[in-house]
Amino acid sequence: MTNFKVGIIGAGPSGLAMLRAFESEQKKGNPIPEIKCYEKQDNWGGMWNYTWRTGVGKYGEPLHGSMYKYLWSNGPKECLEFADYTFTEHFGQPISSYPPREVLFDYIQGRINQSNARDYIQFNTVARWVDYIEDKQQFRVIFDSLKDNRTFEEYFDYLIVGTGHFSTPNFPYFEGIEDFPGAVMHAHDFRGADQFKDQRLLLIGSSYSAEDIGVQCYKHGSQSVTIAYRSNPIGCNWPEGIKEKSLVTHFEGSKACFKDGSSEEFDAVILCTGYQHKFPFLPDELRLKTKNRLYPDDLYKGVVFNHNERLLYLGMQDQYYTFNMFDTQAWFARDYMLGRISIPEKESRTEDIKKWMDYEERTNTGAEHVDFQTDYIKELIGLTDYPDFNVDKVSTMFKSWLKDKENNILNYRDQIYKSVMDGTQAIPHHTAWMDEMDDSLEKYLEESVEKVDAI
Ligand code: FAD
Ligand code: NA7
Repeated sequence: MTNFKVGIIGAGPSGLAMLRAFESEQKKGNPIPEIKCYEKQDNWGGMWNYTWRTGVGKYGEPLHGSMYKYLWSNGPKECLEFADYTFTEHFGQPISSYPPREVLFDYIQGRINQSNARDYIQFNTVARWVDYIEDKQQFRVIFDSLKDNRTFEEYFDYLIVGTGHFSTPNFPYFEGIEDFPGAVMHAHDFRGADQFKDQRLLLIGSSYSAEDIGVQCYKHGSQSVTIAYRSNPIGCNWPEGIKEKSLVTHFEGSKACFKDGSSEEFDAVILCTGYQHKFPFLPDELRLKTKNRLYPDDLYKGVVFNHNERLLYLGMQDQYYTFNMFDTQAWFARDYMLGRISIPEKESRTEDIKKWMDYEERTNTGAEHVDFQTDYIKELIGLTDYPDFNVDKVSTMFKSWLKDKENNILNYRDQIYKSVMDGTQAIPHHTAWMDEMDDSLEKYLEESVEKVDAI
């Protein structure tokens, strides 16, 4: 055991990646520090741990979950695959490239279930406040144990924040919306298309949430879907029944008025206007302040907080890469804490951060964003022993995914890709995504088995 103590806040994919990184070190017979992980929900998996609740959880905490029923992966699984635990290893058979949420949740759990990671995690425990005690060079963290309504504190030499950033809605106001007679909600509270069947739906925002909620509602029988954009339209080949319009200027009763001078009646409005990076447990001087971007300011190598090198953030970037990016960050964080990677003085770190942020500023298209994040991951992989994988091939897959979506937003999930980790070729799902209404793990795997047997 090395003689320092690490605290991890959050047991979503990022927090679990941190636990996995230490586990892989321990398996090599090397000493690891004392680790404690705290999770406010009653299970791990973060966003992938679906909840039917909205608003607050059972202990009255702001609810973390933003995922919904009938959510299928919005990118090829081959792009997020763990380099040290493949889909084939987990499922024992090839599956399609765009599995539903429950299947991905199962995959995440499969890797971590192989270890004693659960023993490190205290569930139903929320981080309330953090102080950095200068003379001790330690963080004092105050937690609430929600189940037994008890407050306690712990001290850590390093603190890892893995609390995600797609949970606290960005909730803008539109004039007159308070008098809109139908349902008004943020994407964070959307739990599935069922309640919007036969309705005329207005979505505000033009990114992943608007695209996916819009297509899901179309699939499950909404009468019409209108997506209002602020800066740029999504720009797919929309089928009849989905359209894009300029931004809403105001509402008059059930009528929305748009910037282009037109107006239209709606039954429901969903604000797909993104999320805030929110850390209510962190004081000003430790708090990451950023919007959703590929390279947040103040994070050296996207991980180490520039104003306190003992505070590390995981998964705070806007994401093309997800699970394997969190891994590369966690491996980097581990080796840094173990003293294998040394970091330069603040001035050089600031320069390095600026270099990456300037690079991000020069990117415009989706393909350029993918290249950016690919370069970032390559740099991190080069610094640790995280299993090397062909990131350029993953980048190519992302670019073809972007094209697939542009060509036909309704069938891009029917496309299949090949794993760069173990060469497994995905198989098509037995039913076209548009016709598949059952997103359960059982149905998904049962059908996959039939498909493999038939080959
Ligand atoms: P999260 O998954 O958000 O986990 C953070 C954890 O921290 C949570 O368990 C939370 O309860 C806990 N926590 C928060 N605050 C505290 C506190 N104060 N104390 C203790 N614990 C705390 N990614 C993909 O790769 N493919 C997809 O198809 C995809 N679809 C998405 C769809 C939606 C609607 C959303 C919102 C996200 C989607 N994502 C997708 C991105 C997703 O966020 C990441 O895959 C991943 O879940 C991020 O992991 P994380 O651990 O960083 O954060
Ligand atoms: P994103 O990707 O951060 O996008 C937020 C969208 O909301 C984006 O189109 C913004 O438009 C729009 N927005 C933000 N504020 C406003 C206002 N005031 N008016 C109109 N439109 C606004 O969030 P998502 O929820 O789509 O995706 C987050 C994650 O969830 C993602 O990783 C998915 O996997 C699921 P802009 O382009 O900035 O003008």
